[in-house]
Amino acid sequence: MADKLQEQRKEVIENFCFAGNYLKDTVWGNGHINDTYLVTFELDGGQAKRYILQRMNKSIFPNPVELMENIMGVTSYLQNVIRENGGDPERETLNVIPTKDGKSYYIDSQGEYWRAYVFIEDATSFEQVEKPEDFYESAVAFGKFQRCLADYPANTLHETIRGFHDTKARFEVFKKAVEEDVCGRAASVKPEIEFVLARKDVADCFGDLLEKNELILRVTHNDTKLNNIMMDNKTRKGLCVIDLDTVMPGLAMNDFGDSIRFGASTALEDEPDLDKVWCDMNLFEIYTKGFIEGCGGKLTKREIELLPMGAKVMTFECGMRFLTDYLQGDTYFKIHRPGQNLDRCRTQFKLVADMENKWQIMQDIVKKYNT
Ligand code: ADP
Ligand code: GN1
Ligand code: MG
Repeated sequence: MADKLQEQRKEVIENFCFAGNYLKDTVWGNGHINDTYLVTFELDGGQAKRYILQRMNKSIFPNPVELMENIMGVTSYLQNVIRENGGDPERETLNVIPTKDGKSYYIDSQGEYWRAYVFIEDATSFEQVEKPEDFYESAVAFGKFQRCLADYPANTLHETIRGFHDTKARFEVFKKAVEEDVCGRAASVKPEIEFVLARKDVADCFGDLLEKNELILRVTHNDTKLNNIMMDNKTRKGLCVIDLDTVMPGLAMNDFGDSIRFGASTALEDEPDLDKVWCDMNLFEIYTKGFIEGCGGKLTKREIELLPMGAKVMTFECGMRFLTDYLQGDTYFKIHRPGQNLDRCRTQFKLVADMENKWQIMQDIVKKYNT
């Protein structure tokens, strides 16, 4: 099996325009969706040149060709913006390596879709906040990402996952998963199911406001967790926003909120000991400040007012998605041990409950920056 996979990667690697001589490839990163590898080559002078190679998850992204069209569009647009601002387009956004026949993806003999990027050297993606300043810098960078794409032609973007942050629709999918209970797990997670069912208002909130035309759709990232940003090892600033698979029209509050649910948590996403998990208000404030600054005056007063709601909705939605996946037999998010999706769900619900207790504090913090 391992040999077969290695054979498959060999075939794939041979078909991309990588420079130098192949040295090795290893499994890389902690993403829940794609299969990511670090591939190392040796250049003529003897120095190493590294690339990221990814097998795209076809069952989650049903149209990898459209997905790569989005990524080519967004990265080439960002490269121009970065160049105009005197930045380094090789490091500050993803750079797709073409295949030998000039495409942005390769379909292997098994029908799997692959893509490759320049590996961003001297930078780190964190699983947890190490220093509050890092979280601030990540906020500035995610805000700036949205600002840089403010004039991107949103109508050219494909919807890579239909209804990705349609929390209202996801609530219905969840109820169906409970009813079907294909793995017979529902009886053992009654409190978690009740937790979701008691919060239909949270699930409906943004959908209702969108239906009333009260919210602005912007080009957003939609998966703004801390490990989807590379921090420069030298400057400790947010260098490059990665994982662009879900760049689509969306809500600014959701980009804010997804960062909070992951980065302002005091524990890892799958921490089994819930006593260690809460939403740190200092980190919440730091991120609020950085994100609003990064967006550079583009957010409306209403959007800023709704940032705490974004944090609650994204955390609730993510917990509900983990629980749905647990009920359906762990087919969506990669797991490395049994019960991991349930642990992930529980941390999210602990965070939601904590936010509910700290709701006034969150409102007061955001008000301070809503000038
Ligand atoms: P997934 O969709 O599975 O989360 P990502 O695109 O986020 O996949 O990649 C997984 C991890 O690989 C990232 O968290 C990051 O650590 C690393 N990574 C991805 N792209 C690059 C890159 N161009 N340079 C350096 N590291 C990268
Ligand atoms: C997935 O791809 P990754 O690991 O950065 C997921 C996000 C979830 C996140 C939870 C395409 O993100 O929506 O919030 O896991 N991405 C997709 O950690 O479903
Ligand atoms: Mg990722």
